[in-house]
Amino acid sequence: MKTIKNLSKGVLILIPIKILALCILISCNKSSNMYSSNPSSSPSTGKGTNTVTISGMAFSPVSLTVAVGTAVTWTNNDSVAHTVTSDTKVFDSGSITAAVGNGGGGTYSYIFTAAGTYNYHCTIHPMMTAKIIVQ
Ligand SMILES: [Cu+2]
Repeated sequence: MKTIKNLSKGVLILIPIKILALCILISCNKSSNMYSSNPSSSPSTGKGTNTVTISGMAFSPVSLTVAVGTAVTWTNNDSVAHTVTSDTKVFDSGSITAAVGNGGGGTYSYIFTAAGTYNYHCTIHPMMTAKIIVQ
């Protein structure tokens, strides 16, 4: 009986230490994430905005959520031409002029009138993919 009592006392002391250690671990992770995140990098979801930038052979944001009726505008800030082409051919920009050597990049706008997820790509560079979520 005495050993059980001592054992449970030990466990009772250990539990707060474990919780404390866990809290330290969590706060360490949080702060390290804060320092590692780049404030200038674009978020993966661009809720609240209706613009997509094409730069570095990629669409940014990769996933953009907008309300029905929103006009989304893509701007090509790259050194090469790109297209904004719906996977299901709902919209197709054709070639959007590159920014470099043209005094600013070309733009393309499309108004999303129906809810749904619109996956799109660049026909010149098929590995460039992104989506617009219309709610
Ligand atoms: Cu492209």
